[in-house]
Amino acid sequence: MNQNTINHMFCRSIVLLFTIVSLSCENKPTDQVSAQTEITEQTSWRDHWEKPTQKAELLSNSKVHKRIKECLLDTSIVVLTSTLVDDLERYSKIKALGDINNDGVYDSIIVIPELFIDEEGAVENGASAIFTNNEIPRIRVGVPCLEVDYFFPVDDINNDGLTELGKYYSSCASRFKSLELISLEQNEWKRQGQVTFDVFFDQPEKEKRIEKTGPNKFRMRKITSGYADSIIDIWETFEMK
Ligand SMILES: [Ca+2]
Ligand SMILES: [Ca+2]
Repeated sequence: MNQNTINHMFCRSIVLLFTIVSLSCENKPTDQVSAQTEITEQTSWRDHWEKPTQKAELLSNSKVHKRIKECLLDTSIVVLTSTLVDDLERYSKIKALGDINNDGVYDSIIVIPELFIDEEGAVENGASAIFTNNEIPRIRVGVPCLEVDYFFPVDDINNDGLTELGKYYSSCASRFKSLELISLEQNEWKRQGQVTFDVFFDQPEKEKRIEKTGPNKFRMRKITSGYADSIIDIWETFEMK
């Protein structure tokens, strides 16, 4: 059993435990007792990942970027403080992407380890790319493998003034990764196109595998192996709606 599987099982167990605890609290005689129990559970649930002592240590560390500190103070984000403390060097990398939102100020990204909570409430050790401009929403993924180098500016494909980004996505373990084109629409990052990125064929580099072909149109290059040692190398075309 690898570490990811153990972490995964652990996280699921925690969710299950709290589900059982909250169900068992439903029969309490007064609403007040239930409400109190719920508050205590919420706090301890969060403290399990965002450890108060580590959070305080990170907030007082002058080497931690102010945007990371903002995330630590943001109650809608659960930062995985142990992961962050263990590898501060990794999470101090910043990558400039140019002025992607066309406001005259250059934008950069930083990666933080963040608890990923899906729509059903299941949790994973995830990560997010946060922007130096706090008005640009973060890009969340449900896996811990995320680097600032996974993102790169492509072009303004739909001519709305905002630059679309290329995003390399790693499942951490498999040789098959993916390359996506994402765009900012109504303050949310949306996937507009995706192709397989097979690490057995790592050339040309990912930045050369997405091209604008016209207004609202782009193509993405997929390279992987087919039957009997043949190579599939095709450009797939996409249209932004
Ligand atoms: Ca900008
Ligand atoms: Ca655009």
